[in-house]
Amino acid sequence: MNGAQALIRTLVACGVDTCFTNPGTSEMHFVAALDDVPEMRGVLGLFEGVATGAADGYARVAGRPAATLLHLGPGLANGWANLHNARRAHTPVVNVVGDHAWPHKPLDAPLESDIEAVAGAVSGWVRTSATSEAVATDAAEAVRAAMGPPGQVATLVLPADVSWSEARGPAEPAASRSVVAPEDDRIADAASALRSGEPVALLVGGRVVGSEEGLVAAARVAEAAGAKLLCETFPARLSRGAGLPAVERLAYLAEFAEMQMAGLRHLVIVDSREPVSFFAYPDKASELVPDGCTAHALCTGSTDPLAALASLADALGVPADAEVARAAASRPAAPSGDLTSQTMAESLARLLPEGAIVADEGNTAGLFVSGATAGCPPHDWLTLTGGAIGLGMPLATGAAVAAPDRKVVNLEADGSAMYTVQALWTQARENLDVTTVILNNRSYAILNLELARVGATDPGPAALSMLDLSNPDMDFCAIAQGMGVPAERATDAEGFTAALERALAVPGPALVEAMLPATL
Ligand SMILES: Cc1ncc(C[n+]2csc(CCOP(=O)(O)OP(=O)(O)O)c2C)c(N)n1
Ligand SMILES: [Mg+2]
Repeated sequence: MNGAQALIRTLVACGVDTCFTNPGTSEMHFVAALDDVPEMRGVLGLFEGVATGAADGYARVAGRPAATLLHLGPGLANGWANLHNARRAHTPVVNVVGDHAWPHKPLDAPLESDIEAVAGAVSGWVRTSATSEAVATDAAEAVRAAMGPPGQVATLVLPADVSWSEARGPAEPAASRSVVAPEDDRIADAASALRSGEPVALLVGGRVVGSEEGLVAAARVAEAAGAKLLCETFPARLSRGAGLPAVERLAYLAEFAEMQMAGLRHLVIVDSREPVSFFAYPDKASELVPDGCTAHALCTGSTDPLAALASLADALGVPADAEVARAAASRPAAPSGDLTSQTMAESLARLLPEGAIVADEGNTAGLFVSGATAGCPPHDWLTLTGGAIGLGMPLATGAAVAAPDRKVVNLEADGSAMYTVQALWTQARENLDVTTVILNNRSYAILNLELARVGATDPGPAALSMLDLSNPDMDFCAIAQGMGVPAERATDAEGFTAALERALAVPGPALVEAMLPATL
């Protein structure tokens, strides 16, 4: 058995059985080993950002990591932005990066670079395998590191000679890291804030909002204490819809987030962090916790936040089976007339299937979708955790690999789509059940807004043309069809509803291009 085979067998033994790849010469033994270990499913992405974003989407849905296979420093760099999003989501990823054989490295061949430096900025754990005897144990360690808690990117650099040399065989899975028990002083501090009688909110995120259990635990505490229940702006996975406790997401625009938190004296934070504005703006505050409001972190990342919420409920004397308010079932009426952000949202909310996974990179044109779908049957919502656009299509791809029995709906703004549009080809090749809705406003619309917000007023034609996606207009139906995904364009509300209905009926990838106005 060679190192590559030992590595892959170890990953499979550790529960990692999917690998999103874009390989090169240094990874050829890993690729060859996929036939020796059929339990590992290789999924090819035609750009590394597709592979890394798919690994993120996969783990957010499966709850266990996928592996990637990337080609040296340049391949890693191409996939880096979506590893950044995964890092922000606390997604476990086993990021395997091939490298030159050890004796070749000092020669400074063209593809030589400082892989560990590139990996270090997005990874909680980085190791370069020294020998083919060590690689299996390294792989088991990588899986353990990726799983956290909290989850993180673990990068294993795999020199080509480590792959091709004789190995000892697969390693046993490494014992998972122990979870830290809820800390009494943090629980007591949060409980006293919630009992203070002063205006208080519970801000939840991370592992709390991805399941009914977590949402109910949070709602129980919030309701008993009369606290407002808020959710971080960009959760990795938010479970929502009819029958689930609703949480109000903090707005992206700081002005709105400030309004949501105005008057609070205490903010109890559970598996999230103190909210800050996305960017700095001249003469505006960057920290959004209001003056006079104290933030209380209920737990750190290595604690199970549900255990911490259970301790908090105990401290407050809230019964473990206390009923909580749940979102009522409702869907909007069928829209008619112009296709706008609003009517597009209403159509989608009429049709969103039960159990759908929504990969949301809708940006400005997607603004109304969250409100319109609040009463749809239960579904999961995946967001752009790290603000690096070009995640939506890969995220949808990975989610669909993880959950073949669920419909994935990818809301994808046109500008963001073009970063990783090759994901459609992977969806076609793997016959993944993804319905993509392109929100084509022919614009980097949000940047027009940001131009004014940062105080760059009176933009000239040279500036505005940097934010304009027309000339030439993109034809997303042609782009999709060119990669094997059936597609339809919609120009009014009725046409969009009909096209979306047809797309959702396809048990595989399909795309609807919604032609929207350039501004909301
Ligand atoms: C990797 C990366 N590059 C660039 C940006 C800057 N950026 C933020 S939004 C945006 C344009 C988004 O356009 P689109 O996806 O069409 O959404 P819209 O603003 O039209 O709603 C850009 C370029 C970013 N956030 N991430
Ligand atoms: Mg746009």
